[in-house]
Amino acid sequence: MSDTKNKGNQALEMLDLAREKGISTAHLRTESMRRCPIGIKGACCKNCFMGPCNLFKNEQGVCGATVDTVAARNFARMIAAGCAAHVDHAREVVNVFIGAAKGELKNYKIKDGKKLHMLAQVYGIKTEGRDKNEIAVELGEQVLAEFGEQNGAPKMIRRAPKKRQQLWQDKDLTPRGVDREIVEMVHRTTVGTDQDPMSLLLHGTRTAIANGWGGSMIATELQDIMLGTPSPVKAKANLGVLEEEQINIVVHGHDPLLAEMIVEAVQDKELQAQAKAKGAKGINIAGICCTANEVLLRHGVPMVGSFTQQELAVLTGAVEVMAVDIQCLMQSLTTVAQCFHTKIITTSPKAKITGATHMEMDEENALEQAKEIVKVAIDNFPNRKKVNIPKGAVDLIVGFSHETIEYMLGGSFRSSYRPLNDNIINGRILGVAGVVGCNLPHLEGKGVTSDLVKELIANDVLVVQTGCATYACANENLLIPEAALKYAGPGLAEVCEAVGIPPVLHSGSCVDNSRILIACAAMVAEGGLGDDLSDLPVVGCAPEWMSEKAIAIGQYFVASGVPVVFGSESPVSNSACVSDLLGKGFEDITGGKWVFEPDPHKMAQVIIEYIKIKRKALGIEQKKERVLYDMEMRRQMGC
Ligand code: BF8
Repeated sequence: MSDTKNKGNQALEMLDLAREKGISTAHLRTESMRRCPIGIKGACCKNCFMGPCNLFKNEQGVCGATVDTVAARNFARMIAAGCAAHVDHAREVVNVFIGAAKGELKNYKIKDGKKLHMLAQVYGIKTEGRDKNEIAVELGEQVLAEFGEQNGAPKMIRRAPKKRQQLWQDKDLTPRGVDREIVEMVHRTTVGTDQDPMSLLLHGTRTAIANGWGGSMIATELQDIMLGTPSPVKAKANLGVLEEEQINIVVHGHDPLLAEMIVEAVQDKELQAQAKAKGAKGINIAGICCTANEVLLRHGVPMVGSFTQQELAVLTGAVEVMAVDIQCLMQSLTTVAQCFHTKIITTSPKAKITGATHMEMDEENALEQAKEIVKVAIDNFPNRKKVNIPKGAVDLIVGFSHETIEYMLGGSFRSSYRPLNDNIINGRILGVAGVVGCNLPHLEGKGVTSDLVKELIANDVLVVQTGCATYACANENLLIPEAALKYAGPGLAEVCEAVGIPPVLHSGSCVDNSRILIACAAMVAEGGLGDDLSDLPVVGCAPEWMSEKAIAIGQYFVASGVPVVFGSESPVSNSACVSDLLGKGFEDITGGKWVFEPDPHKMAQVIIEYIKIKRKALGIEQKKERVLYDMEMRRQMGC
């Protein structure tokens, strides 16, 4: 790109171009749009049509609903919507999983037998002497039926520590099937139904547990079994991964099933030859949002960017096709694409966009369909005009699934969480923070997520990431091992250097926050850090959250005993009562709590403070100096 005042930040460079061309993007719309002062406080009720009622100006709505009820109801509906997104994603995965196991879907296979057997054990499915496909069919059918379970609890919650399961039972928080809980949540929030703030929030908690320890976890685990469990892979990120001389196909959304096939299709020799015949040097595939995270972790496919980069990718003029599946798709993609040759292809019957080309996902012929999409891109290449691809891309190492963390830290002879627990106990690692979630257009280039993460690692807090927050940190070169030497405190740097990992571990997409739950449960099981998740020096954080899915995730962490610190504003700030319930109220019930704090430095302080409180409770507040034992000392110890 030409010289611009924003050189160095590719998104800001592209925004200069958008302004110049008069093209509207989320960043420019957020500048000109005044956020609704009522909605921002959780004070707008539109659950019936006597209103909408303004609970910022009034103490009660027309129906008599109070400020507190409306705030709790709005929050609970966000949980329900977020959970629905994850669970419906999971459902698609389970259906394909069953089809693959039955041999009906030729393009999908049961790959990870080890994980299949582990899950079969959770579900009480016999594995001995059975074919993996037979096991997978039984597992898939059980899981699918469980979504609608009317009475019993989802079996995945058995993966939580025993004490946590007991707490959920004692507090009447053990969920039934996730579909059941979501429907009830929506029912309870209709006009004139559940009007007690805590009752609403508690049902939101059941719904969130059913998602975190059910829906999302099922999506993650079954995707791993079918598509492969991620392991470390080197990759590149930024708008600069788009290739000027190649055909660029961008996959975007959350469901990796078709994107996996497109990754395979671009290798096809015949298609490569067709691309060359059109004057391109090859076919380049890259990703946006969580579909990007999925193919990045499993194949090292480069990441163009996160949520706030989707329009900017089109703005480069270098994208022949953007194939989108579900969730976090900006409707404006098609309007931006009108200014260029880019074809936006929708592929899910659940996520159509006016003005896009619809090529509906056909699971039975997924690879053939992926090839059709690649052909559309090839045929579109000659229509390309001037391109503006920012120069350069950053390196990153990704693929830190729970299994990878266990393997990397424990070593091939004794994969375990023991070394992680030991390094927390001896104080080299102060604690762990999951820094996850979205990017906000009005915070583009302000470094909120990366500043927070830099402060955490400087204080020896190991950071695990998912979702779009990963891109914000990749952009600041935090997802490479060298970042440990540059930014991490001495203890964390020593561990990272010894193991060869970055201080910030990319664990996947948003549904993969379940990997963090599993890792936390493994830390408890390993011993030495208490006997419940609420004992761990672990905090969740979504510094730039915007999606209902983020609230759903936050609530399942809180339900699991892990506090969460969210940036931006609190969506319940209009109600002191609900703010208090989400804070102190939940701390008393589950040990987790919600904190809303927009300032990255203050967010880091809250996280570090909480970790220190937990360390003190565990009796490990003092960092243990390393002692080199001589023979006499060893004799005294009886070695
Ligand atoms: O599910 S982090 S902007 S892309 S909601 Fe969306 Fe937020 Fe990105 Fe992935 Ni998650």
